[in-house]
Amino acid sequence: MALTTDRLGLATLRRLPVECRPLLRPGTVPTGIVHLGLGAFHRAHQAVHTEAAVAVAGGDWGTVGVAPRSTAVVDALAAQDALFSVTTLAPGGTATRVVGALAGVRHAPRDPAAVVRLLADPAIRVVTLTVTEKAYQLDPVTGTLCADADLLADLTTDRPPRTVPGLLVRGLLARAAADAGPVALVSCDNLPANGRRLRGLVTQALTLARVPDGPAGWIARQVSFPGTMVDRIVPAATADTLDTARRALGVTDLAAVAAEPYSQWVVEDDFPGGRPAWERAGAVLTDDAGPWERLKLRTLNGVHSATAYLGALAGAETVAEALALPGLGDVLRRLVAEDVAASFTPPPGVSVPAYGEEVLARFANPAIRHRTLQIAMDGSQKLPQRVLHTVADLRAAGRPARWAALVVAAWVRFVLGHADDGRPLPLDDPLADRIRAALAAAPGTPAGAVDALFALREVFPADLAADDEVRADVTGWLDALDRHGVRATVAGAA
Ligand code: CS2
Repeated sequence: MALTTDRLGLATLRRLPVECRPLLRPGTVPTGIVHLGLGAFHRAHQAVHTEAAVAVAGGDWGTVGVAPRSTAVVDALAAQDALFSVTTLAPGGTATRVVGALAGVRHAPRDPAAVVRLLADPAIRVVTLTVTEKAYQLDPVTGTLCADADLLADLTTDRPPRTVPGLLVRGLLARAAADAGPVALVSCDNLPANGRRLRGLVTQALTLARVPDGPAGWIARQVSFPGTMVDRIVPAATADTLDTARRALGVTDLAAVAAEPYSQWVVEDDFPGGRPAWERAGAVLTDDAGPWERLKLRTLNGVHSATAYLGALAGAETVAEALALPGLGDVLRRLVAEDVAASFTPPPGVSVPAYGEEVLARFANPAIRHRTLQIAMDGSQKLPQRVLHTVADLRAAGRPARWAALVVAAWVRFVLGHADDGRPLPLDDPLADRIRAALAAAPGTPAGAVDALFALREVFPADLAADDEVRADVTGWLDALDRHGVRATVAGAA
């Protein structure tokens, strides 16, 4: 355990090299934002943009960070006066800087009532979320709320809320009761139409909770749900991340994160209670984030998932290692150029293949060690918007979806649980039990596995599952992967 004098915090700020110091001093900016989800992505993305926006343009936009689950990050930040560092990993070298965006932190499981009070505080006018896809408890295909027992209890009893939707709904009801003014709820997760999905979540949850018209109407009038596209590669922090931060800062930072240099944020400008001047800090404010979000989910995240599943099967530990597999780059380029680019209309002036090249260059950054298994997790929640929307839109236009079918086949082989060399692969997915049960009941053939998984309606919509051409393409690729392994399959494919 480090001595407190050796730890990042207000008391040690003066010891930091000048170039590492925060743009804002925590405690000096009044709070206007609550953020749910204190994971690495928030710390390296919205926190950095918000700190820069307030440093340039001012405003009462300090952020209180709420951890819905993890204790470790909240304890680390609490011991550091909510300070943490971000190390930027460029291929040519690293740079570390402390970020002063957070005005404080809370742990929702320890004090849910405090979080509900915060959400009802008139000073809070923006609530941002990075809680990962599964925390929304929405069917990935339809966006229907699939409330588990915990969420149902949050919505129908008085017990302190334990789930993210439960916290939000209780907070909004308390806000309505206090008539505490308008607020924007901003999903910064990689969900399709994330603003609309979050609005749908809140509306469905209010119905389940049998909320009377009065407060429900207040929420409908006073709460906006701007959509966003968020983008920065931020792998989970490792011992190396902490070592690098310590070397740069001269003190220990147990909440350090490391990220690529690139960062993009596209936000729909619908903030009834105001917002930080994010456009002064690199964000794009727009009427419609949809085209940007489709571009990013289908290209970057689609190619990421493709690389993760194929790479993990071939024994590659990181994305950069996977990209070194002979032929994989060509396969991914054809996926982007032939399938992704033909599936939707990109934002004006954007070439999808050129964007894809940029993405591949970012993935190849040797300074980033992004584990394939990290990206591979929660596939049932990710596959629809990353890959299956591409397939569905191509098929609706009467086109084949050959390369996207390879990604689906790679996911099927991944969830079957063994790498090409026979080593077991972990299945970390909220639908893991359903997936395992479906596969256990199926004949042990590629067609059997595809049939079993295509029957999961939370992942494959009925019309896609009934498409014989898609099924044949996925089965054909799965058969090739089964017989020859990833290396031989991709080496000759493109
Ligand atoms: C990744 C994303 O873990 C994953 O599934 O694809 O976290 C990705 O790194 C970010 O969306 C990049 O913006």
